[in-house]
Amino acid sequence: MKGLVLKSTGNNYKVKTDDGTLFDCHIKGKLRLNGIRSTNPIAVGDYVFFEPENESAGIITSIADRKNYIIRKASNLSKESQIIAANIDMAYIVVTIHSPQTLLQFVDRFLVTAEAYDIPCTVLINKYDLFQSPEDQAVIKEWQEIYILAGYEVLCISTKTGYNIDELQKRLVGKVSLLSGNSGVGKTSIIKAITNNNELKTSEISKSFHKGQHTTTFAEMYETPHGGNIIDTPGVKAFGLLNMESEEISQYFPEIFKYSSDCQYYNCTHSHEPKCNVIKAVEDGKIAVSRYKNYLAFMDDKNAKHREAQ
Ligand SMILES: Nc1nc2c(ncn2[C@@H]2O[C@H](COP(=O)(O)OP(=O)(O)OP(=O)(O)O)[C@@H](O)[C@H]2O)c(=O)[nH]1
Ligand SMILES: [Mg+2]
Ligand SMILES: [Zn+2]
Repeated sequence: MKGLVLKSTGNNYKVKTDDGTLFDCHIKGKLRLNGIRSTNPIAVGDYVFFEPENESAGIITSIADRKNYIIRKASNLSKESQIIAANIDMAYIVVTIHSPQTLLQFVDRFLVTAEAYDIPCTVLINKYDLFQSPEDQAVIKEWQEIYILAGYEVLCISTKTGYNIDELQKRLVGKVSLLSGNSGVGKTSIIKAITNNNELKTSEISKSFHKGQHTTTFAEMYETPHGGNIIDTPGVKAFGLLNMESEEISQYFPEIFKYSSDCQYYNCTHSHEPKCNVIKAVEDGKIAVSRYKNYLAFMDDKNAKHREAQ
């Protein structure tokens, strides 16, 4: 039998067949996967083949080919990597300017990762109801400008007031969408607002640290009312950049890549070279300074790692 993995807890997989029957599956022995070293061989969004043991349990025998997947390394240096989800059409990076504060470097690390896997991304600014002061509005405007300039859609929403939840609903139709972001930004609350599933657990961010409490512990896929699937994931602190060469990094900043074709040197790193068209675009305001700085920071990280390895 074939089914879709809705949830994976490491040993157990909640699998749904085409007719909607749920099976509690596990893996027997070792499942070999070509070339991926990860702590979890099967992820949410995978299609698997399994042998039923009874009407509600089964043993997974193999995984269907993946259209794509997205892997997270906990840090740049960590060897362990984890498949967050497979077969994704669209990723949403959920951010908040405070309560809790999302750092743009975190956003850019996520976007670079999604670009590396060729997964389109939208930036979702949640808790819009909290950001009405002139100071907060100025930050929202700045963030919108940064990411729109880079080619991403930016959508402000609020699960509290329902602001733009209908706009988000529209984008989810017919797709498998993934929500990612720091703990406490409201990923599960968004899924609650979209699916009207009131059993989902959310919790307030801590009063003393203004950070989320890591309420969601496993990724899980839910059906959306108008035909689509949405994946909730546990909040993450950081995204390590994947094993990419420093030259690759510029490809995953779409706007940097776009301007780089007119640099004088074919191997321009866009950091110090004369007649660098990327530096010119930054000066002309066509590439956001914060994106460019993060690009340089990621390149530095990589170079430091290379030196360490030698
Ligand atoms: N004011 C306001 N609060 C919100 C909004 N959306 C979510 N929250 C609150 O933010 C807190 C965290 O929400 P969760 O949905 O648990 O956050 P999460 O991203 O799933 O967190 P983890 O599961 O830990 O990764 C809860 O107290 C929510 O009620 C919003 O639009 N406005
Ligand atoms: Mg959650
Ligand atoms: Zn250049």
